[in-house]
Amino acid sequence: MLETSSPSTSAPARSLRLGVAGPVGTGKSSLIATVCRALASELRLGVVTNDIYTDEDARFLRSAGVLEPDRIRAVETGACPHTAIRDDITVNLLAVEDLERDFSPLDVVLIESGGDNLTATFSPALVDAQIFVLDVAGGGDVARKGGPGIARADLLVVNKTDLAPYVGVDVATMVADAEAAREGRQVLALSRADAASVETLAAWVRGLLVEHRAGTHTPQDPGPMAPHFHADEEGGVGTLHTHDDGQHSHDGQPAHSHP
Ligand SMILES: Nc1nc2c(ncn2[C@@H]2O[C@H](COP(=O)(O)OP(=O)(O)O)[C@@H](O)[C@H]2O)c(=O)[nH]1
Ligand SMILES: [Mg+2]
Repeated sequence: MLETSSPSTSAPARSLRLGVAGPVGTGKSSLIATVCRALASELRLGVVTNDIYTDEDARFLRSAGVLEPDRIRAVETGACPHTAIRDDITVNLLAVEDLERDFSPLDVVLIESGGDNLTATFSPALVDAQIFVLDVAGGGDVARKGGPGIARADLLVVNKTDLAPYVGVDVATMVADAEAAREGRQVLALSRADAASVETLAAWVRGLLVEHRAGTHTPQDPGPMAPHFHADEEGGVGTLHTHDDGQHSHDGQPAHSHP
């Protein structure tokens, strides 16, 4: 039999770090609030949000009253938010480690991406697992468009299913399309107004935490974001970036859209 070290003598395992990515407005902050509401009484939680120049998401989550305010930290990325979750993750790692130290031990830290891009994914060096969030209002065919997060995130959420009748989307078809794009990886149809779907999400997080603690969960890299051109990246330190409604402009360069 394998020997296992006693929990009382080994260092406390670090928290499960769970990323939440997806386009703006699909409900990432709301999903994090929902998870906190469902699990805060049984698990020790922390949250890190990523915004370009503001702490809007952190303030929303604090005002939701689901966690004590200091357990919710904002990273202001000040550049492409996808860079801060994928290529240059230092500020995020520091924020997570600060939380883990200040509230030791934590069970789960949720990290919300800045999310201006359909194809942004987290580095497996920052998160142990990631949820990618789409919503029915983004259109039933968005899941078919694929991309690394849609195809290979640990969980794909099709959010706001309560809105489906109003936007002419058939949830079962959208979920089936997503499952096809993911080659069978898990897809969850979610609405914060549907208690059963919220419980399924909470159970998924619990199950992941059990695997994380047992050492049986292996972080997967969904792969890099889709080709993404920045005119200034070659020379590029300190170039001005602005992000506005998915438009992306650089100092002296015309705005361009993310795919
Ligand atoms: N009808 C409905 N609206 C939702 C749901 N989840 C989030 N929203 C709304 O969608 C909008 C964007 O949500 P938010 O969490 O800020 O999205 P984020 O930009 O991805 O963080 C807000 O107006 C939310 O109230 C849901 O399950 N059903
Ligand atoms: Mg948000």
